[in-house]
This record gives sequence, structure tokens and C-alpha cells, in this order.
Amino acid sequence: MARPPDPAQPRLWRRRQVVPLVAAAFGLGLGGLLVQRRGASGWMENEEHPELPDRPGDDPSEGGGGLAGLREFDSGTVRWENGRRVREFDLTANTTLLQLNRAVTFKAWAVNGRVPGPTLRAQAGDRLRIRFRNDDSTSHSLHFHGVHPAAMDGIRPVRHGGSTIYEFDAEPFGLFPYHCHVAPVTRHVSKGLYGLLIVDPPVPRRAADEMVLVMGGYDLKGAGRNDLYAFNGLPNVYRDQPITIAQGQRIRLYLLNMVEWDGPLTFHLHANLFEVFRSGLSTRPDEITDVITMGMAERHILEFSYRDPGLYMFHPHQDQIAERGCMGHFRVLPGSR
Ligand SMILES: [Cu+2]
Repeated sequence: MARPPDPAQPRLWRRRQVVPLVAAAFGLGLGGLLVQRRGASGWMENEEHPELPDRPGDDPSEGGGGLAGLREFDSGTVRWENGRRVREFDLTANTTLLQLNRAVTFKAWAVNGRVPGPTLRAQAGDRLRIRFRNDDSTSHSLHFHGVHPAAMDGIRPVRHGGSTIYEFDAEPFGLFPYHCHVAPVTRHVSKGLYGLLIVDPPVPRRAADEMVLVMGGYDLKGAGRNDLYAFNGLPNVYRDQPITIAQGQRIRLYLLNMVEWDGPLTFHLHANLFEVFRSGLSTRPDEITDVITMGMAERHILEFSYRDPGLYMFHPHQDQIAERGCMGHFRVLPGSR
């Protein structure tokens, strides 16, 4: 039976057509963020020198494929029920070992084996059906930000081997974090159980090269403070493997702060200004700036383009956080614009 097209898919193809060189360059860096070994004794590090080695994450086979996730969106499986689009997602919590750099392996609690969890994507008005399974020995849950009934708020722990279904409407459009809400929540979140849900507006945003950056921190010693920080789970991955973009191309950045233990962070983009769409709740920019402050779980859409080719930094302006892994580069390639 013929079904209406999934509006999420044409958007992605358009984006790919706009920046084929980006996709080609990006393909070189794809690998798994994760080392698929489980059940070891836990994180290991050089206790005397938790700082990063000179070239962390430069071997994709060692978990250096942190570019994975940057431009990945999970639109789920679409079903039609009573004429309405229902988007189903399967999310599983488990313990996963992350190779943060050559010296540090971290025993993370992850969604679908990755930190952050998959970026879920839906259209405003969709019904979302999220099947959550907990394969971890510790109880977890998934709490979504946004509007939904209390029974779907995800604050009840799901025990080992258990599962539940979170079902609610994707409204309004905007950006909504999701994360485990089992106490102590700070620990459950900082160990990796978080991700982002994007709800697209009924009238699509204009074409852009879209990407996701989630800021996170790692408390390696269980001391209530972060030793390492990362964009998209892997410290310094975009410092060492710059994100390739095209000159003059509009970039749409879905940015989320999930750094526990610290106060608010900023995000600063070098040699440029960006438009801010606060929480993604509008299709008109709320302000234009080059540094924005974000508390825990705050998220915004940032849009910009680079006039000149070159290499440009982005990072929180808390420089001690940037210097411990939350640092990246855009490499702007010459284009025809
Ligand atoms: Cu948890």
C-alpha cells in the first residue's frame, strides 16, 4: 500500500546533494566511536597524568572514529495507524567501554552502545513510540524533555532485563534532550546516558549542512568533577580531525550541553558570527553573536557560513574545559560561492 513519503528523508538527501565534497571528506573519518569490548573491570587510566596524550584518537580502530554521529540522524521506523504517522525507535541501555584516548578507557553507560545516544528525529505532530530496554546491571530510564503525560516522563527506573515504552506526541517543534533519570542523576548522565531529539517544524527549515554537537564531560575518578570533556563523546576528535565544510555553505548546528558537575558553559565560534534559534523553538533567529552561554541541558540551533577558506576553532570559552578535550576545528574548503 502506498504511503505518504517520510519528510525527514528528502531533507537529508537535499543536504547531501548540497555538499558532496563534505560527505566525501567525511567518509574518510567514519568508524565506530566504540570499542565493542564489554565486561572488563572498568575504566583504566594513568592516575598520575590523566591529561591527554599528544595525539589522542588518531587511530580509528582504537575508537578514534568520533566523527560518527556528527551528521547522523535516526528517523526511526515509520508506521501509519489510523491515518497518523507513528515513529518507532528502539533504544537500549548497556555498559560500553569507550576508548577516550590512547591512555584512557572509560566504562560508560550508553544508549545503543554510543555516547551520546543516537540523535532522534521526527516531524512536529508525529506520534513517537520509544521502546526502551535496559540490558545493563544497573537500573536506568529515559526521560525526555518536552510536553507529555506524567506516565511518559521516564522517571521510573527500569531494572536489568526490563523494558518499557515511552509514547507521546512530538510537539512543539524544537530540540529536546533525553537522559536517564535514575538517582543519582548526575552520575547516570555523566556516564553517558543522554542524547538529543530533534522535532522539525511543519515548514522545513532552509537547506543547510546539518550537524550535531553534544558537549559532555567525563568524571574518571568518581570524584564529582570532570577530568576530560568532549564533543560527541570523544575528547579532541574534531581538533585532530577537523569538520570539513564548504565556503559559503549554510551550516546548521544542533548544539546541546550535557556537561555535569560544572557550571554553565559557553560555545564560541572563531572568526565568525552565528544566528541563535533558542531551543530550536523558532524558525526566526533570536540573536546574533559569537559566544553563547548554555546551562546544563540547554540546547540551541546555531546557523552560520564562512566567508573565507581556512581552519577555524570552536570551543567553550572556559579554556580549561576546551584544553581538556572540548575543542574542535572547522576546515572551510574553497567553493564556488
Ligand atoms: Cu541510569
